[in-house]
Amino acid sequence: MKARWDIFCSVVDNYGDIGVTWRLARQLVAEHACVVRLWVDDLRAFERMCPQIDVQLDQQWREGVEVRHWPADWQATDAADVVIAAFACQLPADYMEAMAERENIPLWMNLDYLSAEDWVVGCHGLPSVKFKGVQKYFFFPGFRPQTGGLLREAGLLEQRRAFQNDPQARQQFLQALGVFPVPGARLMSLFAYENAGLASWLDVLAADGRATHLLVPQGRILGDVQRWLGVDSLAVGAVHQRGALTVQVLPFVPQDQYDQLLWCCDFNAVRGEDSFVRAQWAGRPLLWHIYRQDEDIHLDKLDAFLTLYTEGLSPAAKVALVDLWQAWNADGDMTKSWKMLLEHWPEVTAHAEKWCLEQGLQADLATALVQFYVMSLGSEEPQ
Ligand code: TRH
Repeated sequence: MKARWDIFCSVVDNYGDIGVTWRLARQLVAEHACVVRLWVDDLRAFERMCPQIDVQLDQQWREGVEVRHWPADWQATDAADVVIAAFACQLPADYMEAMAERENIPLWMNLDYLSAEDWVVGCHGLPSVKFKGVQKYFFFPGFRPQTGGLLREAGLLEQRRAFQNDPQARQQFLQALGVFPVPGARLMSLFAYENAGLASWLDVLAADGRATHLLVPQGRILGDVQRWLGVDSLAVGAVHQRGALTVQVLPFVPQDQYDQLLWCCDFNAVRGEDSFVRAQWAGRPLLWHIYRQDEDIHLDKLDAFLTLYTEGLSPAAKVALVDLWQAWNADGDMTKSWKMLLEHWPEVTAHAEKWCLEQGLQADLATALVQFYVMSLGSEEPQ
């Protein structure tokens, strides 16, 4: 019999919570024949990346996933074989009772945030709290073999490469979005939180000898873009040119289209968690705007990733990349580091592909979760 999975997603803010759980749910159904219910407390955020979602429905099926609205007033329901609490969300008390009442105790996991820090390796798979005999486990995504890996659908890299080797497919995709870059222009995408350092970056792009076409999906950075352009409003479809820089506002596209957008670009500025991983699978150089946390603990995460990611780069290219990422995450001046990075463009571009291929050798996160479950069936302590 197929295993039944319940994934719980509480949308805290932004799109990462639903972005990750929706991706995981789809993959478990498509590649592992799991029966998946995805419980989401905010269907509006979900609708942005999956326009087929009907926000009025308590229950609907999308791409084989049973999407359930997670109501504040929980209705009794059977517990599944595998229960995933995404990003430490608190499960409904009645659901926890239902888990404890099952004859076969479910496997209960917390799907944690992504981090490249060393301690993740030691904590991945360890037992966490226990509720009436139901043990919860930590499940950490990560970049090293001893972690839970990264979300990566089967055939993703092959699909990406085929797309990138097909100029017509790229052109058609861009044209459908109303994007017509001038020949030879550097195409870049920008998805970020508010950032006071943006103006310095746009200044240097506008003054560059080579044209840049910057695509900005609707989102939090638009206010900074608008201020720099000095315009009253910035709606979807707006195109503005300043010197060598063309800025174009795109709609927030469905999740699969966002992948293609990343594949089209020569450079992607991304943020949070899921877009950050997708930009790595695009095999192109990237800039990460990390989600800010109290007491600047996000800066440790940033450094940990940079240490791993820059391995194998020449010292000069490494300095350029590290400086750029640190400036961006400190709302700092981007001028010097961007110019430095341009000097190492071929190297950082080749490096992005190499990093992607190396990461692609590891088991993907959905497969790792399924393996963890299968092992749990044979022992009381899955590890
Ligand atoms: O939206 P985010 O900032 O989410 C963040 C992070 O997950 C962070 O770790 C978490 O603590 C915080 O939320 C609460 O960035 P992220 O993770 O990249 O999620 C964005 C999602 O939106 C991702 O799945 C890609 C998707 N997306 C689209 O589908 N279409 C678009 O046009 C764009 C720009 C993004």
